[in-house]
Amino acid sequence: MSTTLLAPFALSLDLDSGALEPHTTRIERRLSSLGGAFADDAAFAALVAAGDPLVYAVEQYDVPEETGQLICCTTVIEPGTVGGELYMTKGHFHADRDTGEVYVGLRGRGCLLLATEDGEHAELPMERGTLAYVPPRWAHRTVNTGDVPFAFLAVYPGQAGHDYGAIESKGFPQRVFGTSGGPEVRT
Ligand code: PAN
Ligand code: ZN
Repeated sequence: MSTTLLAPFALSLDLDSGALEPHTTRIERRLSSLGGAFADDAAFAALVAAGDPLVYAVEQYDVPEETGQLICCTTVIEPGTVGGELYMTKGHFHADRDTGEVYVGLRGRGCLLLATEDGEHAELPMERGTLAYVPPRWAHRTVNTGDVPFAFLAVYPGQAGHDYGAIESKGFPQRVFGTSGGPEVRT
């Protein structure tokens, strides 16, 4: 099968906010869509009941999800905590485990959590200008470790796909908490 011949395009990426214009998809993840992700179930339920805050949004200009294409999108994670645990993305493996990804930090501060199926793990601090490489076979999740929205650009192969199931059932080996001394990664 040959790759779809697309017309070239250029988008406007706001390097200060992460806004991508135009975009064809915007996914907003409110806290209720992150059930089981945070350790403190009572704090989670209370925050959902109190208004179900927005945790993060992803903006993307869609291209076909096929080999050879590159998907470009931005993620903006709000600042906040659930029982002291910092706001984060759901986290996933790529369904096609043989695909990596590049993240570029734009705004705020974050931590990229990585884990393999064998339980190896790594943590990469990110800020504006950080280029982080997610190698194939590593699950990845980002955490906002600062006081303002944490924004980053992601570029990954069109055929990658997202496998959320393994993370929903097993979680990551690391959790990141906000403390008076700053963010603390606990394993
Ligand atoms: C990113 C993520 C994005 C949202 O574009 O999809 O940050 O995180 P979740 O997909 O875990 O909710 C990426 O890694 N794409 O492959
Ligand atoms: Zn990914």
